[in-house]
Amino acid sequence: MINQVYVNKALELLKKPIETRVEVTQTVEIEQIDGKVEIKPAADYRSLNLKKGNKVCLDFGNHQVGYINMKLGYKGSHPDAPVLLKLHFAENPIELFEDPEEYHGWVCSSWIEYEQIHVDVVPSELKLPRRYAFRYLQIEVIDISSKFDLCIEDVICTAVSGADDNKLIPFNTENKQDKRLDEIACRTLHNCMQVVFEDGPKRDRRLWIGDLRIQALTNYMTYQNNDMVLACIYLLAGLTQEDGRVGACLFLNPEPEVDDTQMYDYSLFFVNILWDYYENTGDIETLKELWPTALRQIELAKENLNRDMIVEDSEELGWCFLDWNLNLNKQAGAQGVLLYATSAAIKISQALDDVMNEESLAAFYCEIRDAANDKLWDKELKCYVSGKNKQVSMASQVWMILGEAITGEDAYKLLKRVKENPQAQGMVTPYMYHNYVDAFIKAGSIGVALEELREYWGAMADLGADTFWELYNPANPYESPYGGTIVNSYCHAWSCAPAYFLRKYS
Ligand code: RAM
Repeated sequence: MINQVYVNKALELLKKPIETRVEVTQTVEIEQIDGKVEIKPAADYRSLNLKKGNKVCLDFGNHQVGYINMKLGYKGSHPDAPVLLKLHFAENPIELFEDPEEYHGWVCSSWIEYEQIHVDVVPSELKLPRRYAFRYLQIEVIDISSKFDLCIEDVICTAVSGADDNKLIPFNTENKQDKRLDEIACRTLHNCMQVVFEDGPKRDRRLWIGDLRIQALTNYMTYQNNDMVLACIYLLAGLTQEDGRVGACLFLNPEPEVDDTQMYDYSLFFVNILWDYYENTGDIETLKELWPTALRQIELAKENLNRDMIVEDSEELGWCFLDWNLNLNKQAGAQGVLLYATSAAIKISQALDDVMNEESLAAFYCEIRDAANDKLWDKELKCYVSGKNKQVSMASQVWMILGEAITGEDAYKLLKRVKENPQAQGMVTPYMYHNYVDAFIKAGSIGVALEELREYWGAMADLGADTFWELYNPANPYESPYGGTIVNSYCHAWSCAPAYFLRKYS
């Protein structure tokens, strides 16, 4: 369903990203020794005469999102054949050691930032048409006539972002680790903010609602580009699926259009995103206008409840997201998200003096909360269980806490207990860890929450992250749900938690 009024409101708010010229900071040599990547400075790329088989690796100093321009020249006789180049961009240097031909996963390999290009005329200026996300660019001369050498005279990146660094609210702290984590998180958010909030500038480069919730929260504490949040909210509300369901993600080009993917939790987050936006801006007009869209998400979510008022489990892969742990059962987590969204809906109804809806939502909330505590709580295991096999996972506990099915000291003890349970399904994304940290805060343990955050995000920083990653499982740092790490994204919006939590609570 298209609501053109909403779409037009969004389009009016969208802005062209800000451009910044970025030069190469150094030429490097990257090696992999016993699985560890080592980076050494090398001779300046401008001083090299490149022949067949030569490689050069450029370091742009930090993670960039942008367009590349190269000035090419030559030494020797007049070029008598095209130059064939291989260009490989890497957000994380590890990508340079993965062979794109070896990737056979289910996510399309066309995301791999890898090109083979013929340059017919040298000297010339090579302008690459795609936008890339990277810190390193490796250029390899696959073939060149023996009558001349290639000289790369200049390489410039025109970096783009919808975040204005001049508007970044300073974060003052004496704690060096916190400072670094905040910087990396801000860079992550900065590079995911383009025309809209993208999930990742390498992949999938689109507006995903689960990522938006976290980006918007972090944006309020950092860049405060609230018009971008508003535009995204109007896009999601203006481009729903046929039954009025907010889709899991949407595309901007060639025309804005909602994707056909639906996820139980993602549609519900529309309610929380709208509430968070109002809390941070006081924009009651938007709250009023989009309240029916939010309410519709709760109505649709009710259709998945069984007679016991529990969200029906499903075998369908991806019916509800929660995390990229492929063994995770989603039933209890989905119930928690429904509680979480309903509680935001109650707050909206109160802010709008919508007494009728407030009453029915409050009654509904109590029903599904009591059902959760009755049917999903395992008295022996002393935790929530999910699905027909009564799976124990951290995700289920976290969402029940965020949905306030359990609160205070009981919630804190629950998190601790499940953390110590080796049978419990763990978490693999910064997205799920964000919610885990939030659950400790909700349980009243800010100190433990921040310690967990420092440990998890700190480990990525120690592994050399310039921006935080889409996936990081401490038990398996190079895990990928896609069938190969080469399509993993290393600058992923849903991982910008440190800039949110540290600024808000430390
Ligand atoms: C990843 C996307 C996005 C997320 C979905 C569910 O593939 O990049 O971040 O929201 O999964």
